[in-house]
Amino acid sequence: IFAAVEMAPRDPILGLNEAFNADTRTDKVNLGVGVYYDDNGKIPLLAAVKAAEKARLEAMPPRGYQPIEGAPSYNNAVQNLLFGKDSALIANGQVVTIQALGGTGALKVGGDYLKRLNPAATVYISDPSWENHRAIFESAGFAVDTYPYYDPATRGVNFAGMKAKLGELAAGSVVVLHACCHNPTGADLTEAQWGEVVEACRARGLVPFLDMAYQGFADGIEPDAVAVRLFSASGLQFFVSSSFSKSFSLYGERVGALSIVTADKDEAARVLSQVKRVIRTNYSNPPTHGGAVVAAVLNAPELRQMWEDELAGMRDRIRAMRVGLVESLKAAGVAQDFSFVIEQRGMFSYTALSAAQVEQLKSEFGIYAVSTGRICLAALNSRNIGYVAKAIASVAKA
Ligand code: PLP
Ligand code: TYF
Repeated sequence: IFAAVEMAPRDPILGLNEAFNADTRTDKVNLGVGVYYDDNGKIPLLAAVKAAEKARLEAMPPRGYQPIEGAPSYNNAVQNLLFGKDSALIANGQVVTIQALGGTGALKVGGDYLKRLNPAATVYISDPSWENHRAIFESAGFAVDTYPYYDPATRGVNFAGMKAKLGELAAGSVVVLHACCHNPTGADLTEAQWGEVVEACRARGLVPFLDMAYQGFADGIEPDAVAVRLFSASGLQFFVSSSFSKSFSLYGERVGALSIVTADKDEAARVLSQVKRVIRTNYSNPPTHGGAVVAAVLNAPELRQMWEDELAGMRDRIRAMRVGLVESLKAAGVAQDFSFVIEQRGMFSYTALSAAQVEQLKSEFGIYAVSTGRICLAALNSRNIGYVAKAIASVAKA
């Protein structure tokens, strides 16, 4: 059966973990995968999560099946975070939310549902984007193309190019948009630019699909939701995938959600019934633990405050690492201006290091980055930042 099976290529990012884990150097640093580490280089278990898990363990709840769409306490909490607790869309019953297996699972359920809804559409992702965006929508059966996004000259967004492209797409095209903390570039749209994207989607009859994997990592929970809020105010229908992997440091529990804004309550009920069909034939219903923990934290004011403070701590530490890296590079004698790293948002920076320089960082220093030059700032800490800066200085001079 398997004699002719070929080896599949490794995921360009998750594949780095395997190489990193096999590296025996003690001063190695993994700047590849997008994971938040604390200043001790550990993935934190948030105190709010710990408290909710302890309570749940003590209660020893039975392990029945969840509803296909997940628990209402979880889905409602997700809606409040994304759309705001006073959202008219929520009050009107226009929003469908289902618990998904992380942000990835949300994109997959959304992609599979869109394929049933609009099979001939083309899906457009940013150039560049998280590589899994292309893979997920292609595996759902769509042709995937790109819209211009990153401008290496300004290290910001090529907004004129993006807008021009959106302005020529066929009606019904799906446009995947990073709601905040763009992966991999760290370059985000301004609020005014989001307003123009909303109008372009309206003018061309596009299907917006916002991907929100890092809410709270740029400016805060509310400000980071600006794109979702502008689309909400527009009267358009759209999709949002969201994830608690990063914001709750619950990567392996696979906690995310897919939300779909429909025209009214009746439409919402019909859409939900179809999305449930997609879920049933994929995994039937979502796992309990991660969603129950997140819901417990978000719905209890004390735990919620604790979480917001911890999230702010992660956000502030990443910012400090951005500033620290720029200063350390300067101190290490790098002539090139790296101050753009401070302006970028979220976990990532597109450093403009070449694939050859990235390779050299790995072979000479045991520092792992994505071959595109993307580094994860959240893997820097007070002990490795000097080492990383010296290594970058060394390869940048060569
Ligand atoms: N979308 C983007 C833009 C991401 O960077 C990630 C990263 O993990 C995801 C989705 C997937 O999130 P999850 O790990 O929750 O599946
Ligand atoms: O971009 C990243 O590093 C994160 C983690 O297939 C990730 O989004 C990377 C690759 C992948 C799944 C998650």
